[in-house]
Amino acid sequence: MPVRANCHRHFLADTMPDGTENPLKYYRGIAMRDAAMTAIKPGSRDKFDLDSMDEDDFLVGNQGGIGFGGGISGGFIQFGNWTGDLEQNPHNIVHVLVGRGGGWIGNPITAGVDPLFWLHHCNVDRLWQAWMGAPGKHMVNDPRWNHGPADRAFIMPVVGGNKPGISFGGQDCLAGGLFFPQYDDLTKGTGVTQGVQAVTRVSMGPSESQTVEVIGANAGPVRVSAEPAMTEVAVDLPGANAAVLSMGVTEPGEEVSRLYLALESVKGDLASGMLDVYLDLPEGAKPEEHAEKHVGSVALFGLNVASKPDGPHGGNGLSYTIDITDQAKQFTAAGLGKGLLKVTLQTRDGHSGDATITVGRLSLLKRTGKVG
Ligand SMILES: [Cu+2]
Repeated sequence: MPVRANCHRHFLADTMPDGTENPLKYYRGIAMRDAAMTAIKPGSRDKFDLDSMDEDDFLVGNQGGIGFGGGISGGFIQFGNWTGDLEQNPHNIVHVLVGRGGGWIGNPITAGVDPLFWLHHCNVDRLWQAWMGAPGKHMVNDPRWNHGPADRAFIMPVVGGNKPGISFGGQDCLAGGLFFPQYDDLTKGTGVTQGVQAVTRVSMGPSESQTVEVIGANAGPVRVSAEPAMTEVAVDLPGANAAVLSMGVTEPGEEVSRLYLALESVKGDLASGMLDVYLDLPEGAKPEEHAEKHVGSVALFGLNVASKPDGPHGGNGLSYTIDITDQAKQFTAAGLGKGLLKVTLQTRDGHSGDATITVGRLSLLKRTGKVG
């Protein structure tokens, strides 16, 4: 899905209309900036779309890994372990695609220096608002973020630089708050229509009555460097088979499931990059030659920040879930039937041979609800 930026000339012009230097040209990331400003070109394995808007629940269960939002933190910590659907795609993937090759926006430490960062984040905020305003979506109104951050204040500078600026919290950015933006339109390009319930997915019922169970895990950490790494997830067969049986259910009141592969505590020094995930690759096969076995990729934006031992989360790394419900049926015969799910991980472009990524654990999650 190429996204065209019709304001691109404002970012590419050398000078302002009055002849002064154009501050919006202040970025790093070259040729690809030119390319990105006409169209972001995702590769065949890059998931870049608005599928996250189909998710109905902000958070399901206590585990934190499943849902639109990605867990609750009162500390407003960037990269605080679980990655929400929206954060992963389109948020992280845009950072990675536009910032490829050392661009500022590709590294969370420098991203805010790039003028394009602000457009990107305004758009993510707009997607949030569009999602919250669409019928059938279950937002969690938790005091930890409505009144957060808990340990410090956010400050909005005032024009002219007069201190101390304006302190604000999460609630000030929501409807009725001081910094709530007015949107002309929340339908165009958001994947949801205000006032109209999306029916792209079967409703799994209220978030609080859905459950998330771990029905499989591998033996321990996996290291991925230039070569792909394979690991086996031992699966609880009764749980997995029950999940497969109830995956396509649409009858109201019946049990319905989705399956997710979780990559927990992913750590490394990279600021960005992609990790491709394949299931059930034949022995010795080259992953890139088996597109049909590719089940997803995770954008590792922020890996460096999340892996720092002296960071706010003690270097817990990042965790992701990949919804494999749609692919599950085709690999059940080959993989789940034996109770072992073979997972192959491969790093991609721009990855130097020495850098190593560690995945702390791979697990299989079963989300269950009742058709609402
Ligand atoms: Cu960002």
